[in-house]
Amino acid sequence: MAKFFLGLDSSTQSLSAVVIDGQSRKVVHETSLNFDRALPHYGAQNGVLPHRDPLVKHGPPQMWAEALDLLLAQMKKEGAPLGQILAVSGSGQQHGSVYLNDRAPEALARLNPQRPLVENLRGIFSRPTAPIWMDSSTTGECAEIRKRLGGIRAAAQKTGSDLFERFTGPQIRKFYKTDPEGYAKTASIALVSSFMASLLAGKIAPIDHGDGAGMNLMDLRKKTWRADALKATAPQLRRKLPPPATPWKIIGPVSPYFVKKFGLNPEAQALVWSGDNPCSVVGLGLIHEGMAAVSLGTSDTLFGTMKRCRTDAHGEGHVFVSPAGGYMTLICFKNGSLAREKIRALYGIQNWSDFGKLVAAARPGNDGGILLPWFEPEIVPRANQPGVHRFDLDERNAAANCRAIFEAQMLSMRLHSAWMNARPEQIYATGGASNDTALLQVMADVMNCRVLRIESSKSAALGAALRAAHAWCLHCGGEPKWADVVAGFTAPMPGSEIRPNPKAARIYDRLLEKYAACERQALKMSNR
Ligand code: XUL
Repeated sequence: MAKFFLGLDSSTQSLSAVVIDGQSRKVVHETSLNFDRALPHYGAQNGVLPHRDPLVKHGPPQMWAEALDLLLAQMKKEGAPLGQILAVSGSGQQHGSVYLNDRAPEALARLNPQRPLVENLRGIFSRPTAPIWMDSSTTGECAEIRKRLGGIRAAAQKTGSDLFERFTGPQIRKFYKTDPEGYAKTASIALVSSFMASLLAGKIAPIDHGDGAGMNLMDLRKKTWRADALKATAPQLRRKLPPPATPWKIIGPVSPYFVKKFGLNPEAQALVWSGDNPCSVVGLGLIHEGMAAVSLGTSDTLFGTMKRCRTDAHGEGHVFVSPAGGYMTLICFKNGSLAREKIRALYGIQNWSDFGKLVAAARPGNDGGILLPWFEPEIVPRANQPGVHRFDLDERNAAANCRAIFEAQMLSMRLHSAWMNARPEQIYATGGASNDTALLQVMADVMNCRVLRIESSKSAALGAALRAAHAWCLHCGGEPKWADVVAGFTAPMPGSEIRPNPKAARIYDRLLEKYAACERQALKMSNR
């Protein structure tokens, strides 16, 4: 008999759904709704409300709620098996926060299916809009909280990350400082994930450990709110936060609103939601220590898993709780495809296939030539000023420069993930540039492990559906193993495996030291 689970993903620009059948181990339904196109009356652009200050990036929580109504209506129309869903969970864009007043619990408990969801929520918000992860307007608040927590290393050690502008703690502090009345009227603060979970469950939902770790408020090891972080952020904060919960916590059956309106199974269990990155870790099948994924997008992002909790003393990498047990890291390198495109344009290379041929034409290690491609200020390592630095590298040699940029990006990834002490056994590569085998060969050689390509466009919603399946099995008294939960859903592309070349790997082992020295020298120039 089929066993259906629903995973939703409330991302910056869209709400998506994936329904899986845990029995046949197949995705049986997928659908998505773009906020700008489906809900133009909110005036959002790419999911973000326009603001005169370019550092301020907010979204409308009402839009996310209205999208849930529309998406479920769409799924019903498309014939998704809503009446047979056993459990539902979700994934939300991380760090964003929604501010509710004391009318919220009552409104959530009495959602009236005769009226749209947003109308049911009228009057429950104590802050009209929600700051999201793209906001970078809280540098002052970050500095204040960081100081109270004892500096970068201490903040990362305590909460999993140094203070970052988009993280929820600094955002809450800014709200408290700029609108103390609004803050005082706030009875409950939710993340995007827990707000959406609250709608489905018809009650204020807990914040799960995975997304909770993106707030600079949670003790990463004890998984409770930290008194010192709460105090450094805003008064009375503990009262306004729901308790942190395990990522497999079942809140209760879904609200009757969704049963009556869309025919959702009345016995479907509503789970806590998590952040999109923690959900993607499950959706990509990164369930054991030593499993990692690299997304080669505008920025390059490394996701890795760790059994034991370790944090980055330099505060560059983030550590979250993995919904599959243990911990996960996320390290974001800003100059990814952005920088590769600049080099391509600089040398007038027609397409990526020609770029790949040039990479393959130059020798591994480039005879010691190094190129640091910080076309934009870099996040990892922290380089405040842009700068493109060449060491022992002839600027006129196109092949050497194409190879050098990707070698530097991979050497940087290896160097700046060393603190995890969990060298990957294999890496899943995703994102636009992962189509290029020449690039993936460099990745395999520098990281000295196998590289396999994987499809990731729906990994967050799929991860949420898999979390629902896992929690439902636990709820029924089973002892689900993550390897069994993800089996069949997270397979890499057949025939995509690339193995490291031992000779090239030895060259990169030696080059790493030189790369680190070049980086130190370039940082002196960039951070002057
Ligand atoms: C992670 C982060 C982004 C958002 C995107 O720290 O800010 O990846 O989660 O939705």
